[in-house]
Amino acid sequence: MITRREMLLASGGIVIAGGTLTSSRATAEEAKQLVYHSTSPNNAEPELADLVQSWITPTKHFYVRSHAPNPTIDPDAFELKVEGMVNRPAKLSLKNLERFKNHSTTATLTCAGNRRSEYNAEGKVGGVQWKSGAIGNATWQGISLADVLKEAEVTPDAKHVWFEGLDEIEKGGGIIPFGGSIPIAKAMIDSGPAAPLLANGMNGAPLTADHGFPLRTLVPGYIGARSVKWLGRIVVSDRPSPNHYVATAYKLVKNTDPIEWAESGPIYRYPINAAICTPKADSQLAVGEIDLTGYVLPTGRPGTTVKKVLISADHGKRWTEATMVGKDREFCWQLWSAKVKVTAATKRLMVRALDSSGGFMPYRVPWNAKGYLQNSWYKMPVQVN
Ligand SMILES: Nc1nc2c(c(=O)[nH]1)N[C@H]1C(S)=C(S)[C@@H](COP(=O)(O)O)O[C@H]1N2
Ligand SMILES: [Mo]
Repeated sequence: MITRREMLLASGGIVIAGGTLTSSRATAEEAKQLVYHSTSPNNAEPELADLVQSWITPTKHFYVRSHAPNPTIDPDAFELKVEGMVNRPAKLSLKNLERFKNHSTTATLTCAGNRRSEYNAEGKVGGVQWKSGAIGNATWQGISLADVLKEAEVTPDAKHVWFEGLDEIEKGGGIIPFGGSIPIAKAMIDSGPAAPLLANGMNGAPLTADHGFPLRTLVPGYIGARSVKWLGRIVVSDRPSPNHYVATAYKLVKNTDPIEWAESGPIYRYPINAAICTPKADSQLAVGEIDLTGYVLPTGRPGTTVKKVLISADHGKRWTEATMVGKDREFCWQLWSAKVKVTAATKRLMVRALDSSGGFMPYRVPWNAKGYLQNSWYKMPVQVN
């Protein structure tokens, strides 16, 4: 947990005559260097060349995915509600949350819609037209969700934990908050890399408005949608959240009809994925050896790390193994580099990957209406002459 005092200092807080600390957060936030799909709400991803500069993604290069404009939250008035199947419901101020043990976890966050735009070749998909930049790896500071739940005394028949944001999303003629939900067994992991956090810091600084100030969940191994920003309420329940973003969205369906929604479960864990970040797609390359860089994310399953990243410049006849240049950690991406020979016959470069729990990227994945979990072989067109 970043303390209130650190938060004010890091955010350019100033001491005024009366001795009261006030913050002027806007001045301290480093400007984002992203390509915007929309503003209000902010939806933006970095250039891929920026993304592979470092294993820890600087906040200025970290993608933003929001369904509504950033809510304005007064940190002094903020209260986190803990309700539902608990013996001791609570309303906790930020100050109050500082009592809990500090945790710092490095984990990759990726949107279920990362690489969505590739589905359009087969059939148009709606939603933010993400390329391959809706992913980033950060160090998150906070407390463990489990510690807060333990204090609230979860009752024995609890099965899921719901998260609710303080944002206001226009949906079906009404206004709803963004919601997430995770199984109780995941929620109760209280330490180590798999433990879900209530995070108020990102890369050692207070969360920015775009990333959920003052508090968000961070659920290692799960799709980004379960890491609820501007967290206002936690509800312990015997069932998954009825919120639209659990009950309907973030499911793999071919047709958006009530039968398919009901038949499909919410997506939790993310699958293995990889992309080429340099050179750029459609680059003009000279015949001969070229340098490639990219990222690879192992399946978000505990203990799973990357086994192999393979690149082909000849439509899959031969595969060159990439060299890992990042850190080998569960729930975290890896960066890689490789040298491959391109010839006049090379039309595209392809990447596939394998992880230590048997995860692999398939040649292609079935089209789904919302364009989630695109993790087929990364096929990048190039021009060689
Ligand atoms: N309250 C709230 N939380 C949210 C969202 C949102 O729109 N509102 N978007 C979710 C989605 S779909 C993703 S991928 C991640 C993105 O987190 P980031 O913007 O910090 O990268 O936040 C998740 N949490
Ligand atoms: Mo997302």
